[in-house]
Amino acid sequence: MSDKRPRRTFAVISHPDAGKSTLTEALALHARVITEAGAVHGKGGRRTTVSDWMSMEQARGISITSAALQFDYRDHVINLVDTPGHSDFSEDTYRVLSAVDSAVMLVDAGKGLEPQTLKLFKVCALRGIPVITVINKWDRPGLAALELMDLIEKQIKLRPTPLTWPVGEAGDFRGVLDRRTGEFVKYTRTAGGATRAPERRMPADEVEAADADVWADAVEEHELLAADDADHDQARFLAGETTPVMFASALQNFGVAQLLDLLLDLAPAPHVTAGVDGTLRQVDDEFSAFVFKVQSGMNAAHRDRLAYARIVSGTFDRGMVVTHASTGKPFATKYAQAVFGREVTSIDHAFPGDIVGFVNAQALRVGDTVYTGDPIEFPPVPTFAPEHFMTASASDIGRYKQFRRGIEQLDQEGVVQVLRSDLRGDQSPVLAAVGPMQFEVVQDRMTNEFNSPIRLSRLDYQVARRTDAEGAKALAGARGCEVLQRSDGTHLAIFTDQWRATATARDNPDVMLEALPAGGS
Ligand SMILES: Nc1nc2c(ncn2[C@@H]2O[C@H](COP(=O)(O)OP(=O)(O)OP(=O)(O)O)[C@@H](O)[C@H]2O)c(=O)[nH]1
Ligand SMILES: [Mg+2]
Repeated sequence: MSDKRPRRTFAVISHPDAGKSTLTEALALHARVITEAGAVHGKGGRRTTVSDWMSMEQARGISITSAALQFDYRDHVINLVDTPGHSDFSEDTYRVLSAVDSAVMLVDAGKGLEPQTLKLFKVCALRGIPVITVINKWDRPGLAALELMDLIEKQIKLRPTPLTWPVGEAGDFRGVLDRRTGEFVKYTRTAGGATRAPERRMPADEVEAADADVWADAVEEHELLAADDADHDQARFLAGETTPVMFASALQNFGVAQLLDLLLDLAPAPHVTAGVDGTLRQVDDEFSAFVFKVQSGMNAAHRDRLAYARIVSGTFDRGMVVTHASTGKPFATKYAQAVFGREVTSIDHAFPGDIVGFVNAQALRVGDTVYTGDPIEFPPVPTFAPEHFMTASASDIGRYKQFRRGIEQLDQEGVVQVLRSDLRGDQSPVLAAVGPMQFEVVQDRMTNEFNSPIRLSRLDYQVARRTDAEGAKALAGARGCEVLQRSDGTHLAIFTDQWRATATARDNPDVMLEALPAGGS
């Protein structure tokens, strides 16, 4: 069995609110997977998107967890992951970035480059992930296009190479100049942007009088760009020196078809991946994959737990027995599921670049590698230093069983880190988070999904360092410090503040106290 269709696997990333979920919806709409955007119409028109399926996401209008969508477009298979922008959930976003070949970065035309956007650009640069930039919300007043290009160049040190250029300033979006063909792509609004926006392509000499002024401006700026070495160069893009830029209004569905075509034309296909020890896995080698996310609660009707894996090499076949790299033991998979937001479909095969959900895979944890043939283990996915700590206990002691099950599940998903110690026992574990909104997610899901409301109470700690079993012994009873253990076995020493952490390290030079990567903002 082989599926020769090429894959494109990418994440949509940005500062909160730039329009990632709206764009994700628009991309699916254009690929004709869904026929109308915003399936549920609330007061303000479109309220929900396929990727924001969680009730808390719909209630707050923000993304809380990343969502995968697989769909066909032309002769390609697209694997897209919409990520949450809020820095409290950045651990999830970073994990997704370990599983994709490129990223679509959204910039809100009215706001320019925001802090989380800058941070994500850096992460992509460090990891060698090519970035396509989409200037979004061009239907609303915003910065000038050339000014935005300047900001990208100066603040990100990436050369922007626009592939389309807006016709009409921000707030007066008529269409774009396709810089590769010189044509005018003229857009027409549809009611609420709920359906695909019709677009008309025309050569420069057919531009109508009503658009002539703004067209002339666009042509002039396009020529300026060409003279300034701002034309696309595939090698420089893949090397992370340039970023192709497009202009869009995700809400109006403008620029979305061009983005899909661009992804097919320019975004990298799945390629060779290195294991922790430097061993290379080519896409046509034997099967290998790694888990970058665990999620449950997608279907209220039955208990579900999906381990999201990125296929790195070979073919996955239903029922395959693979090796679980962390234990070296055989692991019998059942079938895999293709995911579209909260909807899943069983599939018999999956191929490199695909993001699939493994069902009944309780043994699989975030970061785990599975393979057949020659052993391979992919690098661990990042975990961040928690900076917020709470103890959790069941509000209703009679629901302790539900409590334990819920906490265990949320721990496996990485919604928060769950820390334990003999001293504290199991009744009220410590929840550790990068940002406080993670606790709200725990509270909401414990109540609504696991039927066990919880009480949280704040602990006076702010800093975590990695230590080991000896460190745990040495630091027992130390002031302003406590050592707890994560479920993956890692010991964390947590401190009331930075000063205490530094002083403890100074007073205990033999104790391992290692800083963890900082998450959050
Ligand atoms: N005017 C206008 N509004 C937009 C556009 N795209 C998105 N929005 C609005 O911006 C708000 C945020 O959109 P989302 O798609 O939820 O943004 P997001 O980037 O997914 O946000 P997080 O996932 O929370 O980081 C919503 O109210 C959208 O309707 C656009 O092109 N134009
Ligand atoms: Mg979102």
